[in-house]
Amino acid sequence: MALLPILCYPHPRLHTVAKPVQVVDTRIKTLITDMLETMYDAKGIGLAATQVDIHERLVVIDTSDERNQPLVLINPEIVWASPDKILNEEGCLSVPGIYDGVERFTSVHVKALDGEGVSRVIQAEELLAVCVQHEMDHLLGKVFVEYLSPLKRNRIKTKMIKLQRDEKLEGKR
Ligand code: GNR
Ligand code: NI
Repeated sequence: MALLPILCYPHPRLHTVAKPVQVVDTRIKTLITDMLETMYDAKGIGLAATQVDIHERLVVIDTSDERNQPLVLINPEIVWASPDKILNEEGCLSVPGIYDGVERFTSVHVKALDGEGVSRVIQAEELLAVCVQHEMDHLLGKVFVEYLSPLKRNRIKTKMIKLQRDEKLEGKR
């Protein structure tokens, strides 16, 4: 088990497009374990491999209140999306402290391999639907702040750069 460092916006590698996972082998299974541990430790409801600087199509999610229902999606594809959309307040472990509204499909059906490499279709609604779409965006190199206005995004970018500079200085003291 290991905690993985999470890339913070505006890190350029957050914009990398992930490649499909070729085989669900021990390397991928170890990565899944480490990503779940990292997600629970950071108190997130999801984590995409992109955020831990691994550019393969793998995400972990747990939207349960008890935090005991891990979901693993490998090579996820949206096979159906509801015609309606809903505006949700989103946050991201790669953009700590920032929350803003993003429109997403209300409900999606996602085809993906599970942690054992078995193909499944998941029907996602409400928070799970939002999270799945947020995580799949990460795999395409997209961070939720890119849906906001350029003004908001630039303010967030400046704030994050300052925050990271201050953290760096703190580390040297
Ligand atoms: O922990 C998270 N919470 C969250 C809240 C609303 C919409 C999306 C999310 S995902 C986020 C974890 C994260 O950054 N995953 O990529
Ligand atoms: Ni995120």
